[in-house]
Amino acid sequence: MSASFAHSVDALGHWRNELESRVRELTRFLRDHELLDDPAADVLESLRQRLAGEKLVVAFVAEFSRGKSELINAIFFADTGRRILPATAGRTTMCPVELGYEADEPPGMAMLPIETRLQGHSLAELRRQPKAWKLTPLDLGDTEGLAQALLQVTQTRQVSLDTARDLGFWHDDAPDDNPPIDAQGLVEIPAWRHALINLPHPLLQRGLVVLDTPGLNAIGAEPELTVGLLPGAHATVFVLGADTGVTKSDLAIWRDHLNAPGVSRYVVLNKIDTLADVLSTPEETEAQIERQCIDVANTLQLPRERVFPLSAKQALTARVAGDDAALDVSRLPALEAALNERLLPQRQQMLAQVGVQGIARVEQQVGRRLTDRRRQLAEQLLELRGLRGKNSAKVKLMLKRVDTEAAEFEHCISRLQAMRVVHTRMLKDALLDLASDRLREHVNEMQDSIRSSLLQLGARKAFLTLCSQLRERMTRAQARGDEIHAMLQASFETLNTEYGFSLMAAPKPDLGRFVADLDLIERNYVQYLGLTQALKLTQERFLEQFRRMLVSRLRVVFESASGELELWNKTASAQIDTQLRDRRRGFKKRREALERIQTAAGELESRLAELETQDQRLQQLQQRLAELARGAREHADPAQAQPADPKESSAAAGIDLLLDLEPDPARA
Ligand SMILES: Nc1nc2c(ncn2[C@@H]2O[C@H](COP(=O)(O)OP(=O)(O)OP(=O)(O)O)[C@@H](O)[C@H]2O)c(=O)[nH]1
Ligand SMILES: [Mg+2]
Repeated sequence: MSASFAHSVDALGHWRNELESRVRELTRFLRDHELLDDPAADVLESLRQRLAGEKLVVAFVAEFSRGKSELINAIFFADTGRRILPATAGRTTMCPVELGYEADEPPGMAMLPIETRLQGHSLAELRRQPKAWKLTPLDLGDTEGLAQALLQVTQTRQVSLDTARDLGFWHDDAPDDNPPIDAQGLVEIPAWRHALINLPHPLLQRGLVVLDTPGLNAIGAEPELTVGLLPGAHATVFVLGADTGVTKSDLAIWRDHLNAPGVSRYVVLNKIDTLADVLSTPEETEAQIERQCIDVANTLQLPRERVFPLSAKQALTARVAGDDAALDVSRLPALEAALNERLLPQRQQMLAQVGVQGIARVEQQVGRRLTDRRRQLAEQLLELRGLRGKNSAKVKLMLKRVDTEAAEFEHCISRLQAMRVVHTRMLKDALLDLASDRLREHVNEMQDSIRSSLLQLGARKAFLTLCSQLRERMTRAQARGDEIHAMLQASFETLNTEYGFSLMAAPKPDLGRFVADLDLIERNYVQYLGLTQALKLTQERFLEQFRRMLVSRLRVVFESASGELELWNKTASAQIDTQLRDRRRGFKKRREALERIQTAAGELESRLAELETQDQRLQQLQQRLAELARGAREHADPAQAQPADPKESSAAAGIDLLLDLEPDPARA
């Protein structure tokens, strides 16, 4: 399996695991040294969860019997030595099959009965209700048992016309798509609505999610697949058969389900082995394959390089036999190379950016705190060194000075309270724009206007209006975030000069990512609101599904944006509390030291030595923090490994200088 897609997904997974363990190491270091405040812990934890829970969803979509399941077997499951997903002539996979791995669930297969469609709950809602599913335990070591259990995805049932209609498999207005009626007046429908397979397979453990879908009719009948699962995929593989060419129904699937520019699309011309025959030379067969690829590219309006001719069946056989030459003949490696080159680096880059930003944020915040503590120590050292050889009157004077300074410092409290009141109000306003009840109101408005529009022709318009309203909300929240940033920056500057704080507002909160998420949702869904699909919205059930799906997607975006904004603000306020505490502690310590010096003669030198040791320790912490953070950032993205804030390191250097300016005679 040289440089197979499987191997590259594995490599991406390793990279992520390594980054995650570095984040954990950094967290542990901070916690051990009592440097981990709540916001830093939140940033690191959400980063860690993101790295651990990151999924890469690849969906296989096509008309029935084009070889989707066979292709999945060849790419992902050849190492089991057999065919794992059922692949046979005629309709095979009857419901969407999602293969993935969640470590906190036992390995197994969960099947959702088709009747659940009648209750109107969306798939996303049902995922949170284990009781709705039928569970079969699975054992990855027992490949025979595994393949046997997976046969359930092929199960069907005979039902009356009315039931079929209720379940969405019979449409009086689209007779061509309806299933045949048997002698008893019954029709065959899938027994299951969805299959979730949880397997500790190495690739699935690394966050890959493979979505195998059933052929055309079932795609159309399951709105959730079209409005939920497919738009959520990071890549889709569209499979055609070299034996059939591009048929009318293939084209319909392409047009209705794969026309979204947001996802990476790969087109496979499968079953090229069927083109070889004893009467043609290999050159003739090759020319025939090439002609077909050009035809496919023209029909689908894609560059020729995006069409991958191959034989899934040959590839599976070759891999099971460990025959590399035969694998090359199957041409599967070319598709895998394309997935490797395009899909994986994109994912890695995105995660790297999130990682670098999160780590830099924490490093900056904690670094600042350490610098601040060292600055206070340096001041104390200066003060105490000045006492060498002085009499007790001088010490008394200094005690007084500490008391005055401490009392003056306490004046900042009323200032801080005033700022906090303004801050809380501003944040509340900003979060209001992102609240989910507002979101729901907007979506309900859209649903109402779709219902009332003639023949649903207004559906697209209502949806686009909704999207622009939501974008506006997001932009407004961003503007309010910017205002908060400006207010804090101005207040911090005053507090720093007047009260000796070293407060610093982190870079502005950035909600741009969420606007981009909204854009993507808009692009992915708008294709379902063209004329043919919009007709489906006349069915209340479809419209309701659409609404639920949309709300759950949008909620994720808005909740994440709101979380991000809140965390940003929490970070800003937390540094005030931390610095306030540190400063108060500093005054107290200074006072205690002076008192001790006043009573005992040797105290001064031992106190000086103590402070120096403390400073050395802080210096070591600074170094270790920089090392850990640099290591993690370098691993995430070697190009972005500079220190989080060059000003921080120069501030630290400034303290070293300050201490050195006053040479210590005891040390000399
Ligand atoms: N000759 C040949 N047959 C193939 C190839 N790939 C798949 N097949 C066969 O085509 C039939 C259909 O394959 P499946 O993988 O079940 O097709 P599918 O697209 O998953 O079909 P549904 O599950 O019904 O939607 C099976 O008999 C496969 O063995 C191939 O590359 N060459
Ligand atoms: Mg199949």
